[in-house]
Amino acid sequence: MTDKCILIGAPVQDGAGRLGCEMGPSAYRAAGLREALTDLGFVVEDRGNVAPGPACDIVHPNVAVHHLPEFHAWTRSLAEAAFQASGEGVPIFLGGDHSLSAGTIAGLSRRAKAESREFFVLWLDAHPDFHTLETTTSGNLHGTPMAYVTGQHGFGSFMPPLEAPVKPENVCMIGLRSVDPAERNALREAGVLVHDMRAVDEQGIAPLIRRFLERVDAADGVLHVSLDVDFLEPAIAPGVGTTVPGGATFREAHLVMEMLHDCGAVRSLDLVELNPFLDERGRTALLMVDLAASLMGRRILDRPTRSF
Ligand code: 4U7
Ligand code: MN
Ligand code: MN
Ligand code: MN
Repeated sequence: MTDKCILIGAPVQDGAGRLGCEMGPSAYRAAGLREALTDLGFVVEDRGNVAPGPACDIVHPNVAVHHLPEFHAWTRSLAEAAFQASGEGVPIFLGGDHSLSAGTIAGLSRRAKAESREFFVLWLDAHPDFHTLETTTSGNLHGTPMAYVTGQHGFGSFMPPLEAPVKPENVCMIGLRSVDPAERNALREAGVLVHDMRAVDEQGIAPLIRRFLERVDAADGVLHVSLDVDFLEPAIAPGVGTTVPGGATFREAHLVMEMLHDCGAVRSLDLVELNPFLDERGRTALLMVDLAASLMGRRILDRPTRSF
């Protein structure tokens, strides 16, 4: 990794079904993300918040779909910001709902292609977010970014063209426990590597991650990590609009981050779906900052003691 971290706020909330994610970037700043990274020896540049591009008129025949023009506009500006920043350091995107990953991953994949590197994504989430614009029934576009970036059917005339679609077999999803039938079929057909929470329970999270990281390493690949708050057990991370019981524990999540740090392939990170309006005294924001610090190299014995 380089010694530079670039913080990019993405106050996107139109992709979620409720308001509040817009406050996410501020909550991460208040929770001390910059300071945690500075303590690890990084030069941290906070670029402030990205603004969406100009909105255009797009309507989709699926009447459930809402805020598609905004999704399009955010995707364009975030893809550009991600492409630029990933040429200069390790970008950390402060969400914002998960629809922002349509933009960040599109830009990061373009960067990897420009550098002739194989691009991989680790998706840590209760949900696969693998709906197309046709299959979503909630119409909440935070349920669609992985389908978009892997070039699934039907985004073509509604969303920005992808310069470098992500190979589905280069995507590993861990933590799933809420998958809609249309998503299940599409994931299988596309060949995405999927580990649900049962796999985590039965096999342990370390072997699942290790196997994937070995593949990244064998390809000398670059890795993007997309961390949805609802990957975590709601009891430890209440600040999210889409809680699903049975999520990753505190130690499972930190262990993943520690292993990711040690692998040395991580080039970028999304922190998404934090809803500060639903949080309890900032504890979810603080936990997400701690996890980011583990990913960037903080070790257990260095962790500052803190009372919550
Ligand atoms: B998140 C859902 F129906 N699949 O499409 C949908 F269960 O970014 C949830 O992972 C999407 O939090 C969750 O609305 C999106 C639902
Ligand atoms: Mn998600
Ligand atoms: Mn989710
Ligand atoms: Mn969510």
